[in-house]
Amino acid sequence: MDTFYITTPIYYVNANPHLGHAYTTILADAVNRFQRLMGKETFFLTGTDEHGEKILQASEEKGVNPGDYVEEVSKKFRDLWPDLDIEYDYFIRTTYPEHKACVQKILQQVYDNGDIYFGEYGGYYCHGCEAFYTDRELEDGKCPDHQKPLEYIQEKNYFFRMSAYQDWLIEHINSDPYFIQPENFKNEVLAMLRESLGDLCISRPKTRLTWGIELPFDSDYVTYVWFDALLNYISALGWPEDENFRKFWPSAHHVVAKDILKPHAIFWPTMLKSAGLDLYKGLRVHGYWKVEEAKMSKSLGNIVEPLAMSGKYGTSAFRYFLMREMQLGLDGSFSEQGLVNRFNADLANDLGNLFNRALAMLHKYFRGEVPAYDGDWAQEDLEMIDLGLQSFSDYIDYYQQFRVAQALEALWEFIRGLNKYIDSTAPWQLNKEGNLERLSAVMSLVFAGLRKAALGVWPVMPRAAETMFEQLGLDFNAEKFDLLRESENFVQLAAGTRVAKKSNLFPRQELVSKDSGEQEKKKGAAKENREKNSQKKQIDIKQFQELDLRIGYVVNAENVVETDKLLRLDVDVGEERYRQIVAGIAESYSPDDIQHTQVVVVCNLKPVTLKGLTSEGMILSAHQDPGLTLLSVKSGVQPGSKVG
Ligand code: ME8
Repeated sequence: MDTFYITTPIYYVNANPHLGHAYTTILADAVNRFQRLMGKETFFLTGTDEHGEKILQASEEKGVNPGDYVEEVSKKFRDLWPDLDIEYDYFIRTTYPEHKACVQKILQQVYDNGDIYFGEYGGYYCHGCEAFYTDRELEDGKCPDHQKPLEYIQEKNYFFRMSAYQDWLIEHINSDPYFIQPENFKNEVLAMLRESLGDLCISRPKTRLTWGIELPFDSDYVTYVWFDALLNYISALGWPEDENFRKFWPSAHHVVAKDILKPHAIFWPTMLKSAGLDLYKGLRVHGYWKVEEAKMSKSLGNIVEPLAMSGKYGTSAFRYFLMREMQLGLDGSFSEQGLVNRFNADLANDLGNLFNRALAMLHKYFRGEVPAYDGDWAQEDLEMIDLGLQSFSDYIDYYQQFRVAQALEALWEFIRGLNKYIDSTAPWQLNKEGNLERLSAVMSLVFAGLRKAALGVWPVMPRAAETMFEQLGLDFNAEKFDLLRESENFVQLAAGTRVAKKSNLFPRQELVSKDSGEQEKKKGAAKENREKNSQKKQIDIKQFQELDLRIGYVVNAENVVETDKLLRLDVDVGEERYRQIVAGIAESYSPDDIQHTQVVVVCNLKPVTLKGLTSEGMILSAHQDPGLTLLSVKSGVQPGSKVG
């Protein structure tokens, strides 16, 4: 059986887990689950990095011995991951005796090869990074990362002859396009390698630091940070003799953020080469999360607690947001409002509604049992099937590249396609006409689609997906899935399968403002509105009926140039062609928020021209300070349906 080995960085225990750590670990978990569905035997490693000056300092600040301190913080990571539905196979700690033995063994091997030498070095040292910087790397004489002045340190130490492998490494990176991805980071590494590399200082005299691993060839020194930490990836597999090492190392993939690109792309391959070991297969690098455009930091007080977010919106929704929002290789911006918007658009509207309406229809037309259908498919069915297979095959391609955001985008094309398929086949109409044959075909295809959708979301939302399977009368754990087969087949549910009555997977969310002053202001405004409204002129029902109000489906949405207030929409209101509507909602909704949602449209308003564009209707919204909220319907309704 093919294997797949995936790792996260091992996190420093001088701080509690935060959003950034959660993101990398969820990304690795999602990719790992995907590979399981591809039939691979997988091994998923995460852990904690527990040696070094910073950690010793943190324990001293707390007044506890370092052993107790690292145990306490490491446990916080270990305890958090299962709550975020992260299923790792092994949790490595660099203070484990097996890890220390592995580090010493490799050091000895590299020393015996002649790649470690003793020398004197003077340089600018950053205590935050626990690394020396060259003049060229400094920014205004400060560490580029910590922006703090550095200390000049001169001492005798052991060095790893990294420079000897510079040319070989350039050649290797150029010859294997799979090795470092995405491309921008591969190019960044090649740019670093255009400068002369220098050697790597790998020790600390015990007179300065004892919280490390003793060098096997000099008991006055310890090794720390990279020569210790990077080796976790093989010590966890029981290198050298364990079966796991033989089995999983050839398929090793490391997932890291851009902050630790250099150690993983340069130090680590040269260390492996010197020790005579095969290189890892792939390094996958992601960007940094910012919080509302600012760097996340303790001093700014904007650290996002993963557990708080997942507690508030559900683990599945939290994982979905992180995976959908950040494109591999680019930075992402976290905001709670962004999470709520995504939740409502993708989960409540598209996926949640699809399940709600499909289950309700099956109960209405077939008493909750999937009908038998083995006849031919109509043209629109075949198109639906094609869309499903195509989107699944794109989904697989993107996942193979660790581009989970795009994989989800491909999957959502299919999910939205299913909603549209229901709109256009109109099962309610078929039922009314008594066309049981066609109704059976449509419902059978819809439920095959739901099964596929549940499978597709499983790597990112395992908990929600397993509930979807349950609702479909299936048991996820009992099924033997194979994603490759899924991209070639549309598997129908067995006739007679009983499905749940209700779904209610993702009820719409509102962002509750914590600011009570805000709340009071809102209440005041609402009261004022009520008073104003009570003074308005009354109309009779006939006058009201003159309004042509209909449900519309937003097919496209885009910003209007030269204004930040208007969006241009193509809206399906059940007519032959889509209506163009120019709406003043851009301050509250982005095109992405509103595309593929249902809105309420006034269809008989006289057309007006706004910024040179004809607007053929108006969409309804509720106004409050600040912003507005669009009126929508709770479950999917056919575009053009009358509102009254
Ligand atoms: O560097 N956005 O540990 P560390 C995205 N022990 N990801 C983030 C992030 C952010 N704002 N902040 C942190 C170390 N991360 C070493 C690693 S590996 C052999 C040794 C994530 O606790 C991201 O994965 O500083 C980043 O690479 C890692 O946490 C750094 O974790």
